[in-house]
Amino acid sequence: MSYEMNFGQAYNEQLPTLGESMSEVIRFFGGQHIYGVGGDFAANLIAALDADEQRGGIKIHPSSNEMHAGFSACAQAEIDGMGFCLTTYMVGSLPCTSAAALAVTEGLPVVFISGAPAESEVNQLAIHHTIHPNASWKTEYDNALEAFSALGMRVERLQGQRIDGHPNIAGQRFYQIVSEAYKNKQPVFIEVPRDQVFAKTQPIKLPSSLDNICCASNILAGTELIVENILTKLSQAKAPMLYLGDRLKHNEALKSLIITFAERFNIPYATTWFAKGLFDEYAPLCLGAYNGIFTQTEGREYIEKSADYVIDVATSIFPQDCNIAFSTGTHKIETFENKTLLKGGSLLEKDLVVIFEGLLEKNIKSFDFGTVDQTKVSKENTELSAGGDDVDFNNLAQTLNDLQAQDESPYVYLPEVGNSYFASYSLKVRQSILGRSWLTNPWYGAMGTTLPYARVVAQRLKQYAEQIPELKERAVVIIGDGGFHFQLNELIHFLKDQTDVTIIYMRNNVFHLGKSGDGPIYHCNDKEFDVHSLVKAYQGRSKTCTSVSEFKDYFKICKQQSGVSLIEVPAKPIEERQSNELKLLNLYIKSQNGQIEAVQAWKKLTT
Ligand SMILES: Cc1ncc(C[n+]2csc(CCOP(=O)(O)OP(=O)(O)O)c2C)c(N)n1
Repeated sequence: MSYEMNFGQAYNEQLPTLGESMSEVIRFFGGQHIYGVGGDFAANLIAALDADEQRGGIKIHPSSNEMHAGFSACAQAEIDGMGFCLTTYMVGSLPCTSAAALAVTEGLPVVFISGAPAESEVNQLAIHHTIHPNASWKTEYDNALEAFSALGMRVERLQGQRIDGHPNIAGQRFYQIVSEAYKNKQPVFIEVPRDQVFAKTQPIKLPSSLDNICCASNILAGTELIVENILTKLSQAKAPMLYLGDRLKHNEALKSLIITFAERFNIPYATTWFAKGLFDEYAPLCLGAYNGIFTQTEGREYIEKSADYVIDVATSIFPQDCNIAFSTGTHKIETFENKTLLKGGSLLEKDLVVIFEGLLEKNIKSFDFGTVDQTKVSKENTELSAGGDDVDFNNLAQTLNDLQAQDESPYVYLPEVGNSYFASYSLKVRQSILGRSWLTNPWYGAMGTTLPYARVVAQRLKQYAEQIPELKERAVVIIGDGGFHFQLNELIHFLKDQTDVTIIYMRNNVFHLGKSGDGPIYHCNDKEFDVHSLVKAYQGRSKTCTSVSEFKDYFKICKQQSGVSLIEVPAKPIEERQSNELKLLNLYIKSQNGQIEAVQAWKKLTT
């Protein structure tokens, strides 16, 4: 029995293929790009998506390998709101598990799409790319589904018509799983049997807009009482502040409601470390990213000495060590008494949206905040950064801050895990057109993500610059040599995409962060390695810069150059050349270990 006999000829004739339906759903969720690597099980999917590209739709970008495709999709989710990754069966999808774990942890809606054997192939014989020791007595097809499922993700293999004439619901299932990712800000994994891509599926009628996806309204009661409670506390406060967390990162509407609220009543705001880069740190009310003793901004003084009421919004429900000053007991907001916690438990933070909408309707006095002196850095910072004119981790952030202060065009910083990551917390960021000017995976902390992330940032900046020629924003990667060597095959895509990036290559010839011994495992580089020849192969330009002034001059030149520009900084893996954050962390660890001098120095800093 065909559909025709079941629902009639008119219905039958308007049926799309699954591939068409998937393209439509991907575009509905804002997916203009997919990062991936091909393979035989993905060939039909690629053909279907390529057809969409030819109609001016989705663009497929090849990555250097699947893990990088996954990481680029994560970056895409960070800046576009949704990420899409396409791979072949098992050999292609399994390398994405690290990116998927990152997406689970960082709360990123990434759709991992994998080709799969045809339904007609299953149960006939063992299929290549499956995990199949030669002593197996049965075939296994679901290992990738199980692997992603073990990460706590929603996984599904789409299925075709079970019986002739019965409805094929694959298109609808695809929509439902992708919308789960969108609503919950979590990745999903979908396998698509290759014989289903061109099979007809039931047509779907998409909602009029993303706002109209069902079940996304606030179901938490008591908003009015919460608003009243905040109003009472505000009326008793002299120096209130907002403390903003990273759950805001996908919610532009809520971000702008909060900023409107802050500006209307002159209430200053700080972010957690993990929410760094979401707001313009040059804005008069912005106190920067706060993390107890590790905070370098002038805003810290207001938070620790003046603030008498904190509205804590969208921060983590479970305390995370790095975000609460590594449990040093110096994070004043963590233990602040007069605080309202608005964690945001509803889908798409609708509960927070109604609270801020409610607050904006009320009559609140405007507070007398004055302004933070945005030019000063804290005393400890200056003291701890002192170390001569050589550029190194101890003064890198300050050097970049000097450059950014003089340059109206934002730098979009991409710090790699390692010393670069810690040093980057002292960067003061402008607001980028991308809505993010500091982008990494701060909690999961996977090394090897920065170039796949920077690729996406550079692509988007190029797209924007095509529409707004005066836009001069720049992707700036800060990376150790170990981290660079993890992923430098991704450089080919900057050449192919004709995009621009400045890479600050902090060369110390070791995996320094976390190094505990001198074993060969820490030696990630060779003294003879010539990074300039490598950059040249990618048609890029580079220079070794030793002094701060040389660095500043060349950084400005890089900004004018297209393609890959790299600044090699000879970094010394010694204590004096560490960033303030790491010096403090090391001091804390030593004092915890009972070293007398460290105990005294830590006491002096914290009392
Ligand atoms: C995928 C992954 N592997 C290992 C680590 C552990 N790790 C964190 S930092 C680091 C060393 C970084 O060395 P490098 O990139 O040279 O930068 P440096 O700290 O020397 O500046 C390592 C191995 C990690 N975070 N992620």
